[in-house]
Amino acid sequence: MAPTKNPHLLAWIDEVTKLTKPDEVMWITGEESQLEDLRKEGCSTGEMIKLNEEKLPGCYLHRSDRQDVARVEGRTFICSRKEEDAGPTNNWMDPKEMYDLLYSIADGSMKGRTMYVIPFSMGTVDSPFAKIGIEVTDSIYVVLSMAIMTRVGNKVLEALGDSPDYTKGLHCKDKLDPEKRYISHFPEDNTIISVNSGYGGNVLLGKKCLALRIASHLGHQEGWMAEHMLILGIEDPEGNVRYVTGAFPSACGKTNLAMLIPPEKYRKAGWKVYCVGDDIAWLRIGEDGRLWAVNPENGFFGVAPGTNEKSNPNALHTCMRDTIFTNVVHDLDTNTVWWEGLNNNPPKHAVDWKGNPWDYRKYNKADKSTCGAHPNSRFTALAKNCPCVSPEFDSLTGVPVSAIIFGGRRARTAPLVYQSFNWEHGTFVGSIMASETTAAATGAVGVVRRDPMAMRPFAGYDMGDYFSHWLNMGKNIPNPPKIFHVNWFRTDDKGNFIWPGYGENMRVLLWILARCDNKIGAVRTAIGYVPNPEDIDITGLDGVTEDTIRDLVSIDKAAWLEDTKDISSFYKLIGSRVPEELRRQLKNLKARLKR
Ligand code: OXD
Ligand code: MN
Repeated sequence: MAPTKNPHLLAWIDEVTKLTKPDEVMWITGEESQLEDLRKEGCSTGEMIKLNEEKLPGCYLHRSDRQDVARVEGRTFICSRKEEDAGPTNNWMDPKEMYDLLYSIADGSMKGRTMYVIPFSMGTVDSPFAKIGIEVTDSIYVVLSMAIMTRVGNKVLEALGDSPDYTKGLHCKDKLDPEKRYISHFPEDNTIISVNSGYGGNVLLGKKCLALRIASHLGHQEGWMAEHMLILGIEDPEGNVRYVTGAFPSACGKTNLAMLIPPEKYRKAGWKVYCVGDDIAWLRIGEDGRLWAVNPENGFFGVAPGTNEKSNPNALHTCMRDTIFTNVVHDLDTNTVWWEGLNNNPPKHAVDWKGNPWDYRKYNKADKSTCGAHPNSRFTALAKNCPCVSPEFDSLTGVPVSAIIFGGRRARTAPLVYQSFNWEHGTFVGSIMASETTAAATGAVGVVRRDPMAMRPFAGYDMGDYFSHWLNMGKNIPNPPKIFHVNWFRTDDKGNFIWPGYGENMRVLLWILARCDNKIGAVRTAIGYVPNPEDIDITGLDGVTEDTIRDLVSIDKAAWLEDTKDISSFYKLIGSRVPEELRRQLKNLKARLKR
């Protein structure tokens, strides 16, 4: 029996049941015993493998279909009523046409299967900023992943009461046919339909679909922002905590930065870093005139390869329990998992992400086809298991933001760090962000593409309107955060990273905070303020000198001028809705670079 009397919800579930024709309907209550039964069932069908309970308690391995390992931007649609409201950076289809197409795919697609109804909350249930969603799915993997990534169950139904105000999410695995895969959003109907995929980013509908695409549309209407940002807190030795958000494209180190461990020198002095979120921030103007951030998620859907004791020990510890690993290597000797970059001890007796026997001796770093784990293999882990999770993680109102950081993966142009002149210029800096593409989405890897505010795949409406929204928000925040840009990925002539990165990024964060507190000066350049080299603390850093920093913050004006051509083409692609203020910013940048 349905655990709700909400007439809107019951009518919709009835409609979906008649359409998809499952054998059974199960409401997810959030009770551990129900989830445990589903884990057992998932294991009995081979959908999940239970891992070593002593070494990895509560952990499971899942392998996705081989053709279904990443987000599919080419098959992701924003079906607003008017095409121009989706804008040129989104795929669009007329909502009626798309509904017809999706309903024809969903029709009878759950025959012989169970349909699970997952009430979920993005944000702490009872927070005034939380948004409720109902995901209907025929996948146990989705249910169990949603129970990690979001708050699920009856408590959400209680919070919803009889209200019609929830996001409808329908997910049908169907036959996992890549040709019939559609990740579709209907912002004006607060509805998401995802068919023929089982990959997290396409099917955990609370995440990219609701918390970014639908939420960015809602935020535009309601005066707040949904951003592809981590949130971290930095506590100084006196116990003051300041919060910073960071927008980086997918698989560019957000999780690593969000869980950073300060270098020993700072730890000894009493500095601490707390993780509030690693992927999504919802930002609102608080009554005190500052910008406040909540992380709407309940867990981390992190990239496994490259996660290790050096790059992110906190993530490793987080996924030592209650975690679902997807598409990693299965170590048969210990019934544990492994991935490239975890350590130098690949398992000797193992199965790769495709389910085939894997011979570690044939592994060749340069040839991705020899990898045991898929480059976009993932861990889905509970935030509460993270050793550095913020005490404010469940806060109903979030945390106040002192600085916003944009960043990308750029081998050359972008310096280690620079500060924008003001909010309008900061919005411009975000709008011209570019990064090398990664395995998080299907398509070529390593190609530079413009990814404004790291939101190109996630803005649920026109990108030009999104820029205007940023500018308008800035006008309405009495005490706005300062805006910065970082690049950990600058390389030397031989292609080696110059900056050590990881925990050492704390040194850059401290420069950022000192700038927020107006404690230190900086050099005004054509692109913004860069550090005086002596203001980045390099004590104890092997092989990094003041000259290294001078080089890292140097601006190659010719390369930047060349880059402005690409920015102009990108603005042209976005079209007439690019706000006048940003066009003026681009003109001024060009003029400053020519000086
Ligand atoms: C993610 C992504 O999974 O951005 O967070 O693709
Ligand atoms: Mn992301």
